[in-house]
Amino acid sequence: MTIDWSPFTKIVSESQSFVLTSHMRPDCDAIGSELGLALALRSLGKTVRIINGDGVPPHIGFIDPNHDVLVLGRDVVATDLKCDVHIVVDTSAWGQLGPMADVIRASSVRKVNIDHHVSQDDLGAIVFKDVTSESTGRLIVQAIKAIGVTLTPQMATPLFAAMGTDTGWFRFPSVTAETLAVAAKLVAVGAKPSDIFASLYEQNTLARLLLQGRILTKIKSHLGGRLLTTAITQDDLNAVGAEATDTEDVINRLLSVAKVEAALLFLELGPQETKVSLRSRSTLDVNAVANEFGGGGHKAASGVRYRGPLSEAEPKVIEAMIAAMK
Ligand SMILES: [Mn+2]
Repeated sequence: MTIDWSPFTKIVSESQSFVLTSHMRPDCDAIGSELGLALALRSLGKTVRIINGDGVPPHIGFIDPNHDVLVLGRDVVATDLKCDVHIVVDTSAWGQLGPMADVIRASSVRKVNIDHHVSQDDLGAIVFKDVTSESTGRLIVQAIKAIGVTLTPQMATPLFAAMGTDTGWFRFPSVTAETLAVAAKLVAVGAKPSDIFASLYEQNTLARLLLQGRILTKIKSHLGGRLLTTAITQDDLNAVGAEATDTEDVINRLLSVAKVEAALLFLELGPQETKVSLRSRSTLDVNAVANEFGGGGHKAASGVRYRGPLSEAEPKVIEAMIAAMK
């Protein structure tokens, strides 16, 4: 799929000031795409502001060392968003723009949308979309080339992070030869993959790692290893000084075992409240099991807030899972 960037080049040459926006709960592809494009436009003498509905999450703060990303309502007010062009990246959905949706809707200036998602609202924008692209970041690399800007290390680093994170570090089925060719180009101009990886994925606290150890030693196997479950108590959290949020992602480690079809993680929130995370990597619909207990989510990932102690929640939900897997 090839995007014709000539309308974009024309808009850039005709315009002086730009406001770049992306989705709420921004990830590295959102922020990295905004930063890469902002730096490129500024190198042409353009005035560029990045304004989102949400701030940069702390765990990816390293990609915005100069705090270039502004937050509507915190750093800037809606009446101060005058520009010649609005550019929305990494989403095409009004519902994902948060408070920026109203600002862009109300604005009469030209709008540009650069994205790789299948869903498409009518944003009133000229759309530059490639749903076969693994990331918006790679589309920004194309856009930068189209406007005749040479990539710098400052652009390459957030753009490499964008591509790396949207591909699970270059391992998802969306990765193509073109992905790796563009990634190589970014490395050639100064992106440092090992530094970026460490900033993204090697920032655990010791408490979090110790908690993971506790969770992993308590794994129980059911149905001959098709279902793995584990549980964590408030005593476990206190013993290592960890927070409840430190349990995030651990359940996916259970799914890394060969032939596992589903996994459960029980978290004791209080004497009468237990959080249950359900995951499937087979055709099993864990949403249906979660529904039995008043929870829900998706077929492959669901959650339940169980009104009752861990000692009650654990056997009941495991029993329901086993029944669903028989
Ligand atoms: Mn993306």
